[in-house]
Amino acid sequence: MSFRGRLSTFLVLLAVVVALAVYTVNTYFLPQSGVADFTLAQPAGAPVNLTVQTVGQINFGPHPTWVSYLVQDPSGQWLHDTTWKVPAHTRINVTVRQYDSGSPLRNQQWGKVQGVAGNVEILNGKPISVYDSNSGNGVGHTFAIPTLGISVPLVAVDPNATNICSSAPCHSDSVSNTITFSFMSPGPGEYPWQCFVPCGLGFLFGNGGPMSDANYMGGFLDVVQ
Ligand SMILES: [Cu+2]
Repeated sequence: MSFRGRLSTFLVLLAVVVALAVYTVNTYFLPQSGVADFTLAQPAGAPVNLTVQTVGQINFGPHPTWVSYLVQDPSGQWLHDTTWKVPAHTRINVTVRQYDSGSPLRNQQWGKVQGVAGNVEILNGKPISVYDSNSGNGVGHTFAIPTLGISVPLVAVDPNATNICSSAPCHSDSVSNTITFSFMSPGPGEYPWQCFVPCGLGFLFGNGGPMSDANYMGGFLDVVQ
């Protein structure tokens, strides 16, 4: 083969390798956007397992420094998407992996677990019904669906930990708290959910930016029949 022939073969192979690498990173390592649909392939009446994570810094997209929620779709892929489609009148078992640091709450009412099964959350294996955010590491975020009376404090991680996650999606090698709770989905409709901790650092009273833009600190529970 001539030098030019070998060179072009090499360049074609190189392009294929680069394309494969980009595809692999995009598909398997970066969170995707899209709707997290928990109604597909869901046996009727079976509980839905909804796994989300809260991160202090998303580190990609148009606002890389913003706090955010992410959700794991039924195939295990992390999505940067806060509209979650679930079936009506079904038990929703929520697992939150909370990777962010926090502070005392401005409103102590947000430290109370409300509107979920037993009015308890399981925090790293221990049931609690209220969290005193003036103790320990405080609270990073809350998960609330106001129209359903649901409010759950998401306890913060130690801000001095050496393995704080700085890039989403975060994994188990970073310090985190695991919070689980359950609730019954209501009848069909769009139910807004949001975090009530003013965690939009750098915005007026902490309530702008990620607190008021879609896909960061709020979204919709899209309940379908
Ligand atoms: Cu928040």
